[in-house]
Amino acid sequence: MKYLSNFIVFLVIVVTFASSVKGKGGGLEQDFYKKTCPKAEQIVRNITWTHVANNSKLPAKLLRMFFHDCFVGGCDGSVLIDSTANNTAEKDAIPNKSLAGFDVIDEVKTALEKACPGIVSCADIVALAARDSVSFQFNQSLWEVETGRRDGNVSLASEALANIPSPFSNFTTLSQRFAKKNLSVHDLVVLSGAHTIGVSHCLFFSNRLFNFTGKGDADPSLNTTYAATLKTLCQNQSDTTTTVAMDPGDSLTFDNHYFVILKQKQGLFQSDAALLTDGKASNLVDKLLDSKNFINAFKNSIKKMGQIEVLTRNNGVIRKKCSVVN
Ligand code: HEM
Ligand SMILES: *[C@@H]1O[C@H](CO)[C@@H](O)[C@H](O)[C@H]1NC(C)=O
Ligand SMILES: *[C@@H]1O[C@H](CO)[C@@H](O)[C@H](O)[C@H]1NC(C)=O
Ligand SMILES: *[C@@H]1O[C@H](CO)[C@@H](O)[C@H](O)[C@H]1NC(C)=O
Ligand SMILES: *[C@@H]1O[C@H](CO)[C@@H](O)[C@H](O)[C@H]1NC(C)=O
Ligand SMILES: *[C@@H]1O[C@H](CO)[C@@H](O)[C@H](O)[C@H]1NC(C)=O
Ligand SMILES: *[C@@H]1O[C@H](CO)[C@@H](O)[C@H](O)[C@H]1NC(C)=O
Ligand SMILES: *[C@@H]1O[C@H](CO)[C@@H](O)[C@H](O)[C@H]1NC(C)=O
Ligand SMILES: *[C@@H]1O[C@H](CO)[C@@H](O)[C@H](O)[C@H]1NC(C)=O
Ligand SMILES: *[C@@H]1O[C@H](CO)[C@@H](O)[C@H](O)[C@H]1NC(C)=O
Ligand SMILES: *[C@@H]1O[C@H](CO)[C@@H](O)[C@H](O)[C@H]1NC(C)=O
Ligand SMILES: CC(=O)N[C@H]1CO[C@H](CO)[C@@H](O)[C@@H]1O
Repeated sequence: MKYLSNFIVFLVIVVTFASSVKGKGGGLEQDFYKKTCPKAEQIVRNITWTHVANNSKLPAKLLRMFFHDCFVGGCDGSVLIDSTANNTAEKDAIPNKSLAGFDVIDEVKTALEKACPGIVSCADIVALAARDSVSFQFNQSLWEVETGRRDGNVSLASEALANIPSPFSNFTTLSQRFAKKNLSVHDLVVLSGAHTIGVSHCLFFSNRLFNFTGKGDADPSLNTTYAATLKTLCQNQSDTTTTVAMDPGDSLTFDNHYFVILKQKQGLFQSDAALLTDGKASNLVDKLLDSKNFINAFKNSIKKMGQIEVLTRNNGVIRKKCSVVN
């Protein structure tokens, strides 16, 4: 009996140790806080929904925030850290233009620290708030979120530039950026569907409108009617202020419509259009024209995204305030 229980203790230690390595989402589980902070997920949802009810643009902000957090040094809440006198943080790198919703995360964190001090990570708040904000219009959770992430304390603008894919990328570069995060071409296509909500500044696509090939023309892979419309919206090549809906007419609804317009050559970025330049990716786009396929695929791919280089168990910390290291 004694040997058996010793053996079990030994097994538990081995298994715990083996799965505490970084990557692959080891240590994440559903409802991680059910014993330590049973109301955690309810609190996140309640506050997030209150804000989304007043600001329908927020889901796009929080979904993109989650993407940026995960792609830069793993899903560790580092996207929330403010720059200091001697460090320019991720949120101040150029690809972060228009990241927003930090106030919502801060409000959630304050409420959670009141309910269960030092328990819930900022990284998990970002993951939950992204899901909850997008789910608001459906009055139910669109996907499950694993929790148990802990917070990092490194946030570097240079890392953001090196890891966030550029909207000017071709298919090869995009798939390489995703592969570095253990995400497949399948994940790349499916997650690009997030561009069914939200807006973009003209500077990320206006090169496609004005003098694209040097003959005063637009990008031939862009729908000509749509290009003409975009030209009237964006004043000129260097318009850094105007924003345009990425899924025109439907930019507040989370659905598979991104793939419908993509097929009509109305993907806004070169990185969107690039998905049609690869046979495998393009076949998947066709499958995602079925909205049930899209939701199911998105659930799986965003779960994988949420596992990128996570800190769990004894790694990382629980930040007291999301915008500063402890
Ligand atoms: C495939 C590579 C990707 C590239 C090159 C890319 C690039 C961009 C760019 C340039 C913008 C416009 C930002 C602005 O002007 O404010 C944008 C917006 C957005 N992106 Fe992506 N993105 C990619 C993948 C993703 C993924 C994986 C997600 C989430 C799962 C995502 C979610 C969003 C959302 C929701 C917005 C709208 C933000 C808003 O309305 O403020 N993107 N993206
Ligand atoms: C949800 O938020 C509202 C308004 O902020 C508050 O009145 C209510 O008690 C909250 N409910 C829960 C379960 O936290
Ligand atoms: C609702 O949104 C408006 C503008 O977006 C803002 O001025 C106002 O403070 C918000 N109200 C609440 C309760 O958050
Ligand atoms: C960064 O600056 C703060 C003061 O703003 C200082 O306390 C800290 O030691 C500095 N850290 C490094 C690594 O230079
Ligand atoms: C939202 O869902 C809740 C619980 O499932 C339900 O009680 C409520 O009536 C729903 N609200 C709307 C507007 O459908
Ligand atoms: C894709 O872009 C990269 C980086 O700009 C470039 O080196 C590569 O040749 C391009 N690939 C194709 C197939 O155009
Ligand atoms: C990708 O998976 C490998 C093998 O499981 C792991 O060693 C690596 O840390 C993972 N990388 C990321 C970015 O998650
Ligand atoms: C278009 O590009 C070509 C080649 O780069 C350049 O010679 C020409 O001046 C440009 N035209 C305009 C209107 O900018
Ligand atoms: C481009 O358009 C923006 C926005 O309307 C304007 O502020 C800027 O002066 C324009 N720049 C040029 C070179 O025309
Ligand atoms: C361009 O978009 C329109 C809808 O606005 C669509 O009817 C047309 O088929 C598209 N053209 C191409 C080449 O996809
Ligand atoms: C950052 O976190 C590591 C552990 O994850 C810790 O050893 C280190 O002291 C922390 N640094 C700061 C500045 O908080
Ligand atoms: C929201 C935010 O932090 N935006 C920053 C993005 O990067 C530009 C250029 O580095 C900054 O000027 C913005 O303040």
